[in-house]
Amino acid sequence: AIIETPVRDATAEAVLFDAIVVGAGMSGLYQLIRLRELGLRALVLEAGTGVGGTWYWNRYPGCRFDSESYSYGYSFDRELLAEWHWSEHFAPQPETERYLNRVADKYDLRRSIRFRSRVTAAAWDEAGLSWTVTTEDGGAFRSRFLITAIGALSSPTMPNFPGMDSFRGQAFHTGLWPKEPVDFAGKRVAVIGTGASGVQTIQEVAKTAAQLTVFQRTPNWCAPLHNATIGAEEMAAIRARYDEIFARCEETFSCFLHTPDSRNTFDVTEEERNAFLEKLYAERGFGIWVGNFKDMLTNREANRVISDFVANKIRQRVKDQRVAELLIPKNHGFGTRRVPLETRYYEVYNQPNVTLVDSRATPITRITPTGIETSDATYDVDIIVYATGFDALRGAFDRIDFRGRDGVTLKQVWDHGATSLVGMLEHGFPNMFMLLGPHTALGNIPRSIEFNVEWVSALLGHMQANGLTRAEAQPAAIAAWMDHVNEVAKGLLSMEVDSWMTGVNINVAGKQVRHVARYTGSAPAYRAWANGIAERGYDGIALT
Ligand code: N01
Repeated sequence: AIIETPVRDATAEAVLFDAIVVGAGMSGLYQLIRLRELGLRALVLEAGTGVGGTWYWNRYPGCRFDSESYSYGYSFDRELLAEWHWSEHFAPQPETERYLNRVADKYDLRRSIRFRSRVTAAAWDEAGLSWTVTTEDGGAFRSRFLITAIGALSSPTMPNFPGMDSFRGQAFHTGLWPKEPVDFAGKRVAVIGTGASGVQTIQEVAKTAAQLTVFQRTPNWCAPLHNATIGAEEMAAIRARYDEIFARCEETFSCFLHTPDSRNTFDVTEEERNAFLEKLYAERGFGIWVGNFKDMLTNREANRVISDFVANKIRQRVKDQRVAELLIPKNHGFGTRRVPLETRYYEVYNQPNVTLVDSRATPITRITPTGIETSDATYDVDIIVYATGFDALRGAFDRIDFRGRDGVTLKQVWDHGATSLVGMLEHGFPNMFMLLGPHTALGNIPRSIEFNVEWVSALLGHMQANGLTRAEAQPAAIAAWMDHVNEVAKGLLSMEVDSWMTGVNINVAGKQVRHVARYTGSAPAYRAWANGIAERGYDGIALT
């Protein structure tokens, strides 16, 4: 890629940019557009060879949106909204990757992006009021501002089974999928993991594999996606409603088109309740999870009602009741972990070529050159798919050596848990802004991305207009925000369950203890807090 300026000058002194953005995914691309509008000289450092972030790396079979396509795209560009035709209500990964490439082309973004540049370290220089950012290939770049656009689910993790390197077949992690298509036809395939990635992979691979063996440690509660194609006429109608769609996303709890029902589970008769649950189960998208009775995720009895309802659906859809029981979660209630959306996922287990292995009862003990060994059997396979997830939230930060003021590392500061001001700033790390840092609102992520990019850009604009060069979050403001983060998590049933949402990853040392790892309040509450800071003249941020 050609970038605007040479990467190093002759004296090996790194070139000074106004801003460096780490990552060319959805947030990095939009941030670059805004930085250019501010007239700032920006460089984006991207580990991959193309743009797209999540939609660049996750090209596993069946990968697609769980948010409605038209609620997911950027909202800031009316021309692009008028031009783009989403082919399905939940678009597949290749289409989203094409979409983000279209954005990169339209705004001529690639000239500011240095690809194949995995950032390994970033250090603050107080005297020079600048960050020095280094990449795996030895590149060094300097900038006044550092903006991380490194994602919340972007650091893939592998299990630590003995013998993994000895496997002679093909092995892939869903989040590091190769660009060349992988052919499953006639192959014996193993999928390890049954989160959202595993579920999407399994239902696709089952179509062509000779034999598919699924290794499930913890079943998840899945619900039907009800995807459908979008014709020209329907797309025109969607385009006409874009204002309404984005206004809706702005007011809902997690920026989805769905939001909790205003009623509690036991406010209605059993008959009304069942009718409502049936309606949600038959509806497109996340309605059953985020559009359900408002006490479903806090009231144990209410949660039992919806869990029993979905369990019965699984029993109806899976023929072998022994398999059905294995697929029904027993250690957590519906919605207390991320609900994977599925298309005939449960029916896959009725196919003669698919076997479910309970890898909690009979754990995987070893990978051999020819397959997988468990405590009671051996499975010979040609392909192993690791759908084993990510070192989520702070994981992408942990693999970069961030050094702030006085050489203090971010790891040290976050030793007892990550802290932040609205997920975007940290004390001791001046001029560093985290677009999807811990404690930002997640949900339908592009909506949060647009807000965060605009918030950071407004702060940069404010600094520019007032001749300010340094911004640092103050401890009292961080403490107040973290009190709020901890407060809103109280009483949530999800806090009683191990998952990436509670900061647990069985494959990463030191990440076994559940804690408030993310912001669980509403997106409107998050925005109100962040906007309040800006409206009070960046109260809680020392600006000089
Ligand atoms: O990862 P996960 P994911 N031995 O952590 C199992 C987003 N996403 O990539 O639960 C055996 O959910 C692990 O078992 P357990 C979405 O937010 C979005 O699927 O730890 N098994 C689990 O089953 C999602 O929540 C979309 O017992 C092991 C699985 O691997 C997030 O990304 C699509 C194991 C990991 O599940 C992460 O989803 C895909 C081991 N050592 C993802 N280690 C869409 O929007 C792990 N597992 C469409």
